[in-house]
Amino acid sequence: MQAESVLVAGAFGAGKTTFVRTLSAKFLTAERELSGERASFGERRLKPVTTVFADIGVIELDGRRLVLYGAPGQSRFDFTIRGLASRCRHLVLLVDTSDEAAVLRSKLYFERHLKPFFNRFERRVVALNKRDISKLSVERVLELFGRVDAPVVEAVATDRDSCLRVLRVLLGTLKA
Ligand SMILES: Nc1nc2c(ncn2[C@@H]2O[C@H](COP(=O)(O)OP(=O)(O)OP(=O)(O)O)[C@@H](O)[C@H]2O)c(=O)[nH]1
Ligand SMILES: [Mg+2]
Repeated sequence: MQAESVLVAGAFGAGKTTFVRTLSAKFLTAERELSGERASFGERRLKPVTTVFADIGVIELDGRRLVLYGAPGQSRFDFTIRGLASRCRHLVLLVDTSDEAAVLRSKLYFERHLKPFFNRFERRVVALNKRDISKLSVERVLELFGRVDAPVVEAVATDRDSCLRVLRVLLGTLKA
């Protein structure tokens, strides 16, 4: 079975590692403590660990094998996203919807790192993540984030069924 590569991208703390870990039968991560002078104050305040290269997970779904690459979100690893984007066939873009500031951070990340490559991916999906803790309506999230040329699906990265739904919308086997 030939594997298809999927880039899981999104701003710092959007839930990329959680998404890849929740889905994967085999999972590898490169998370490190977010300490030291190379992390910004804002980043350290948000969470204690971060991905330093990429998370890698493998899942078999509906007769296909997918290799998921979770990108790092911290600004000092910005250079890795371009390399990962050029190697991956499909894209899952996670938008952190926990509050308005998180959506705006996700928008900045998208515009800076993915917009230039967006149409290069064969299949794309925008997953509005952290819906279990968000008070924002989907309409409000899209108003803040802007419209993108991809199906949009709500998600909770800690919930496996929710993550599977995202992948099926990505692959076109389920309607958004
Ligand atoms: N409530 C809730 N928490 C979530 C969800 N997805 C992720 N989280 C939490 O959000 C925090 C950040 O998640 P990570 O998976 O580490 O985010 P990341 O995008 O890999 O972060 P970086 O690699 O540092 O950019 C963790 O505490 C997760 O448990 C979700 O859908 N709902
Ligand atoms: Mg991570």
